[in-house]
Amino acid sequence: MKKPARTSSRKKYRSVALTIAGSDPGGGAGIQADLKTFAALGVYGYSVITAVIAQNSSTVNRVAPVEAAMVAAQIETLVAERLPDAIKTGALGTAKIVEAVADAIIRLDLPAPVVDPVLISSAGARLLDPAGERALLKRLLLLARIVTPNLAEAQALSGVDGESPAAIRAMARALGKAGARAVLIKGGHASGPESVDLLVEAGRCLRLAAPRVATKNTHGTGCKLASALAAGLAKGLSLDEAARQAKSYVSAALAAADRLAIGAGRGPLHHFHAWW
Ligand code: PXL
Repeated sequence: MKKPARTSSRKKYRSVALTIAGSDPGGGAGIQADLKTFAALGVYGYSVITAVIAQNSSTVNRVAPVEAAMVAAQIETLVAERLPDAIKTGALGTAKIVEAVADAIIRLDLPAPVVDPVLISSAGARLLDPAGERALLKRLLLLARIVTPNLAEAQALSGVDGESPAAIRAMARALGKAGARAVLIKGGHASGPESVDLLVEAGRCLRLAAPRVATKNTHGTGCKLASALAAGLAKGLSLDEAARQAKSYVSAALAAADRLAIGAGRGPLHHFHAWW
């Protein structure tokens, strides 16, 4: 059978970003947050679902990973027709799904993904099993354009403790040694008047700071940062420029979160703060 021609957008079409992540039916995190972020930033969104999750703003009741072969089939089917300009991965559930995604990236020659190494949800549920964590380190980290852990994820993946600037630099170095091309460690979970993210690539460091926003509505902050970064890359921005724009988009969405006030627990950010 003749292979259908794959189109790539750069000139003729709008940019396309693909998210490979879990579903949050509350719309604040995961696939739903990623698609809203892509839309808000003017990028068309593709989405491959890795896990169906029964959750609201307070609790996660059940996580059902999708069969790894089905995750691969979703990616293959999309890509047979249109290559995305950038990819973001989020909650991957199991080692088998991590392997399937890594294999697909290599086999189909996909763009190097923004890897958000989601381990545990904001409500405390595991969104990647321990074998999956090892597979992420062994396989996906090496393929990533950038990996975007929060402090706890950076500690768990690097084996480095602490939260001082020196400790954070050591975490980034350790993840670089493990094979990550670039690392962005998010400071949202630390304390202090500013939320400072650190982007480290090949020994250089970019510090991204924004005033800390006092709100309980922070569900999906990490998903949004990574998908905003992927949206920037899809549009052809440099990594630094995409990271700067992502930080400023997420900060504004956080600052507007209390205008939404949806859910009794940790509510969502306001994805469309610029419109309503
Ligand atoms: O923010 C991490 C995360 C990722 N993906 C899904 C989630 C969450 C947090 O709750 O629900 C689907």
